[in-house]
Amino acid sequence: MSLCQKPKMKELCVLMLGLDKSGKTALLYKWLTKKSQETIPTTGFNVEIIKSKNISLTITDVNGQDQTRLIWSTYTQNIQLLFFVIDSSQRDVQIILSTHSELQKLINNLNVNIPFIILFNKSDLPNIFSDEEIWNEFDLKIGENNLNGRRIIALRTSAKIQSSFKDVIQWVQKLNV
Ligand SMILES: Nc1nc2c(ncn2[C@@H]2O[C@H](COP(=O)(O)OP(=O)(O)O)[C@@H](O)[C@H]2O)c(=O)[nH]1
Ligand SMILES: [Mg+2]
Repeated sequence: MSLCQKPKMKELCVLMLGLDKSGKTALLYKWLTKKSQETIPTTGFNVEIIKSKNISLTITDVNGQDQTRLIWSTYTQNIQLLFFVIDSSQRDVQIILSTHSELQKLINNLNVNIPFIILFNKSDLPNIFSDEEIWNEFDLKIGENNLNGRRIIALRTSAKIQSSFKDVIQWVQKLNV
């Protein structure tokens, strides 16, 4: 007999967005299997449950192709947390502008109580954005940001080496969503 109840799992519904090829699927399966895997382009979406400590994340990874981006907002109902993945080695000006504009739309339209965790992915590659460039291009600093009351955490990740899943979980606990 135990006098204490086992702490309940906190279950969170998480949406994972980002432009095509930013590494959403690779990161999701790296977190799930702890191994780096080759991905095939996502046509619909992938849903996986990842558990760590007392947290269970149901993560939906939606493809980021142009036509799907138009209906991203239909997936955002009832989510408690948003992951937004950015390829931090992608310096194409058009892609940077589209990334910034999609992120801005989400920031403006989603309930302010939904925290965002922004994952600057592909950090294993050379020529990634420096902290200063991240500030200049996306108005974000690595770590905690607060934008008109919304908490936004920016982290560096890699689906090839350092996936930073522990940091993500630590932030999820800290955010207390
Ligand atoms: N070097 C490196 N390549 C990555 C990383 N994440 C994804 N990729 C590669 O980028 C390409 C697109 O990844 P994918 O997960 O399919 O992107 P998605 O369209 O956002 O789901 C694939 O060739 C991946 O192997 C990373 O962290 N580092
Ligand atoms: Mg994908």
